[in-house]
Amino acid sequence: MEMSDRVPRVAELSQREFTEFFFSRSPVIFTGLMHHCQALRWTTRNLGRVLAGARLPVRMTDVELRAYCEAVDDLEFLARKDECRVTVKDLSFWIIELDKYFDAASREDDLAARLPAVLDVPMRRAILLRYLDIMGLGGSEWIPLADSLEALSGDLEFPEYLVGERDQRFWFTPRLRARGTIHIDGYHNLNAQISGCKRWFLQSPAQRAANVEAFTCSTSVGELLYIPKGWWHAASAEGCTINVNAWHAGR
Ligand SMILES: O=C(O)CCC(=O)C(=O)O
Repeated sequence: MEMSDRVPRVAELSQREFTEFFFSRSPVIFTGLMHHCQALRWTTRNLGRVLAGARLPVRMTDVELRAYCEAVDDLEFLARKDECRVTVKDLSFWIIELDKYFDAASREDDLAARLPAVLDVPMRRAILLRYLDIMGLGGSEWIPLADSLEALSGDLEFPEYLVGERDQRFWFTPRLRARGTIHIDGYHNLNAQISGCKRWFLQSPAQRAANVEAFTCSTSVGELLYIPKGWWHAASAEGCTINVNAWHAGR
């Protein structure tokens, strides 16, 4: 076992070995579990093809909204930005066309560098439709998105270490992204690095309580990071990245 920035890297673990990490609530990076997954063949361009016809509400700054409108050649959308806004609990979202978005992101030019990230999107059909419904976005319009994401989630095979309901989330950054907000989720997390490289900031509940700084580790393509339930975490992206995580309810 090799230590990298305090998070051990292992090729894989037996269920019994994993249980030790689980009970000691310690993170671990698996280097040998995801390499057979079809998802590692995803590219920005082919995501655009698979998601043709699908639309998604995305949070954006003004700069990101302008970049998206320039990329899809729809400056009228920018002019109508206030009517097109979807507001949920004081957060603003705009609905983007995913094929055009991923086409623009695949150009890797200055415009792509200003596009918004697409983060935290439920891939399970029923969970996604419930999430959209809570945003006030019900209806058949969302079926192409729900079907495409459910189909894409079939390209992943997460190890069966954890039992309990599993929610899978899609995370895409078209460019460098500064560290997000440090937070906890009420789940155990297996986060798969599908493309690019992410830097993680991790803090146990005890470290948080003692005001100890978060420590870091990185994941690269094909690696899988286990973040135990209750651990504080945030990520930054070192460029264009794709991640999918599996959240398990567990105890
Ligand atoms: O990729 C990120 O920015 C954060 C990921 C995350 O919070 C998670 O996997 O729960």
